[in-house]
Amino acid sequence: MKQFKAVNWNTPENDYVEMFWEQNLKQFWIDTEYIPSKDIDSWKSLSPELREAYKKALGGLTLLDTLQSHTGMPKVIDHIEGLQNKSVLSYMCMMEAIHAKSYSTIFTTVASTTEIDAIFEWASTNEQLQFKAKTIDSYYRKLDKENVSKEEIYMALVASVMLETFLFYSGFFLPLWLAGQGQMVASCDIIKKIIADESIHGVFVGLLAQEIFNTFSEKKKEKLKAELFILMDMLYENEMKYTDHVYSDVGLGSEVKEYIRYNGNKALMNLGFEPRYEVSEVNPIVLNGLNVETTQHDFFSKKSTNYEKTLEVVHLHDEDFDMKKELEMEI
Ligand code: MN3
Ligand code: MN3
Repeated sequence: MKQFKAVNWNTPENDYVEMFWEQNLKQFWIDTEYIPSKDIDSWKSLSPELREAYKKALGGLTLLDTLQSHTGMPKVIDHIEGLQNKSVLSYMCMMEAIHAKSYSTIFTTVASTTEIDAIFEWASTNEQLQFKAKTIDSYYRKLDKENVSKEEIYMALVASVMLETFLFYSGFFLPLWLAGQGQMVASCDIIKKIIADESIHGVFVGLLAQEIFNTFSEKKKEKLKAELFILMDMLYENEMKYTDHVYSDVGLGSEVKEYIRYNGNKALMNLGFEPRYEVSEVNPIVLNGLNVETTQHDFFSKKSTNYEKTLEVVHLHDEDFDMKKELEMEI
């Protein structure tokens, strides 16, 4: 008979879960604590093409966060070892619901109901966006059955990292790019909170994936790595088309594609692999939107206009995740 267990936090089940729990909690935020109405004038000043691209970018992000909240996290939670690890994933799942809702908070402020309905209709019919969702979902759905293999769990975690560290960034580009020029700054404060969350999600899920990967034979590792690259190539190709669709009217296509490759490499690093995309230079405005330091060690506070709580938050940087390497060595 199945024995049900209670999550016991008295003894940590590994040497990273408490740190991820704490960091997730410290980054907690709610969309309604932001004031995107500060952006109404800025919105009106944007060209119709930029407004259209912005709506599509956010519409696409909404779809991906909906998938991650309603399917990705719940399916994965069921198959991950460790009740504390499951708790961290549950918390992340709840934040995904906040992410998915927060784009609507921006939409509701700047766009009409007719425009908003049109963009949700676009999201549910756009070929490339639907392809992204369908592809990632197919890996999550493999966890639906009775006997799930370790390879299927591994590939579902890979799909999750692909979604969170790779596929989101074609959407994140535009709000960062605009805010870097003083446009739509209050809305971008929300986007930056989402990016900070995705950053730890990608690292945590990547770590869980690596733990499973390390238990495989060399032969199986090669097989799965090949499968991962095929998946990534397919997503990459689709992402290029998606970018053309969303950004060609505003002339940002090639810059967005560079940013996608940059984040594709990050996704690979989260999974413990070497970068495989050639990246020359990512638009510094977009990178600065993320990396500017202040005395508070809050890498998002440069343009922070309305969320005082963030000042207490210490966000993690790539360097902080060198612990991943240390952990790998211990294993
Ligand atoms: Mn999210
Ligand atoms: Mn996430």
